[in-house]
Amino acid sequence: MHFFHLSDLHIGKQLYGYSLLEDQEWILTEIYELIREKRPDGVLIAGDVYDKSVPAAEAVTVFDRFLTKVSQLEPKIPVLIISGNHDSPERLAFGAKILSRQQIYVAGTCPQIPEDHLKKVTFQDEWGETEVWMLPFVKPGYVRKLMEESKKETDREDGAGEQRDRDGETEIKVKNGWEEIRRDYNEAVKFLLEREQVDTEKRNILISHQFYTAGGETPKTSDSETISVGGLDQVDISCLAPFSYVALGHIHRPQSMGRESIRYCGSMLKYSLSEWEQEKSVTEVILKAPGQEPVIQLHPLHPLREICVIRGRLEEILEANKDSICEDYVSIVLTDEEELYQPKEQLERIFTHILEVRTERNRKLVQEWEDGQAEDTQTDPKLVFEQFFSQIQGRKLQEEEAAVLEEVFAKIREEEG
Ligand SMILES: [Mn+2]
Repeated sequence: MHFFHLSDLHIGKQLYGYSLLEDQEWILTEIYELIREKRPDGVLIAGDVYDKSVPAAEAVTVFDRFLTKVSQLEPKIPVLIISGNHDSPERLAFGAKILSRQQIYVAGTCPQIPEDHLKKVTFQDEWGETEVWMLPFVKPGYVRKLMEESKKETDREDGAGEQRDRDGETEIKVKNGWEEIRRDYNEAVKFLLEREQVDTEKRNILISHQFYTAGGETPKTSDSETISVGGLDQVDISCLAPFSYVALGHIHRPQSMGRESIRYCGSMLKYSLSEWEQEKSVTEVILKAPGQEPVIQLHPLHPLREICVIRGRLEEILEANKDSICEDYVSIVLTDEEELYQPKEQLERIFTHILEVRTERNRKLVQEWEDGQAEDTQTDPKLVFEQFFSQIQGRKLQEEEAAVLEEVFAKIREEEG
């Protein structure tokens, strides 16, 4: 089984007010070209297809174009998609039955009734079957009813209802506040996986979109994920044991959790400044004979515009970039000590996509300046202007300028009588 693992497309996302649609279409084209070249047996998309649960029409069009192109490849390459926390489970699953005839499989909602099970797609190769299980993003609330029903069912079957109720009582006492919810996420995922008959004689792959931890070790996050405060959404990887490879989404930095074959492939683009030094990629996985470790290869992606942080003095930055227009998304950190005249306007002539302009001054100098200011209040207006001028221009008034200033002040004094 040879497949591509993608996640966190976040189509429709904006960055500091800039629409990223053009960048997303660009990168999806690069991904499509890779699919066309490498011809994997399947493409797995581990959630957060869209950035919003009600995506903009343009965002839907961009994803539609990508899917249509992939589905036109011959021989067909199945695409398996689960919902992430940013997607609407129901909206994502629209037309899923019809799409499955084109080998586009979408798992939007979690099982609701005892007869419902996780979607599963079976692949065949020289080493036998590989089953790919699709677990949509789970919140404890999505499966609470099903969990209660199944508990009642087991109680009836083994006639141990009374005993269980007594045990349940102590359990309820332990379950309070944060601890209860934390356990609920873990238990909801565990519950959904354990009720499936996973045949570990075969190779099994899971697609999932949760915040997985490995014995308390948490993944390295960025600023663009929506993670619940206090780690309430944590799920321990111990429930992932039956799977030869776990294709994860949710965390935007590519990394493995616990073992190499439990992987976050990361987002397809940098979605926050905190990611500017990360390299985004497509994860290609080859699973050979059962029991063998997967072979994982990362293909770096080449965005239309980079995200970068530029630090330095205004003059240096303008000088270094004066020969061309820069379309990258930039955060500019100015280290000039003196006040600058309209720095953003000057930078905008060269940089077309400025995310922010910050100044980072030497705190000691700023303090000295502020202290000096306090003493100088209520002084001679000419002195105040001279100070203002030298802060803005970085030099003292020249003799000629001082003379002009003197003239102006004289005129004002005259008019004021
Ligand atoms: Mn995400």
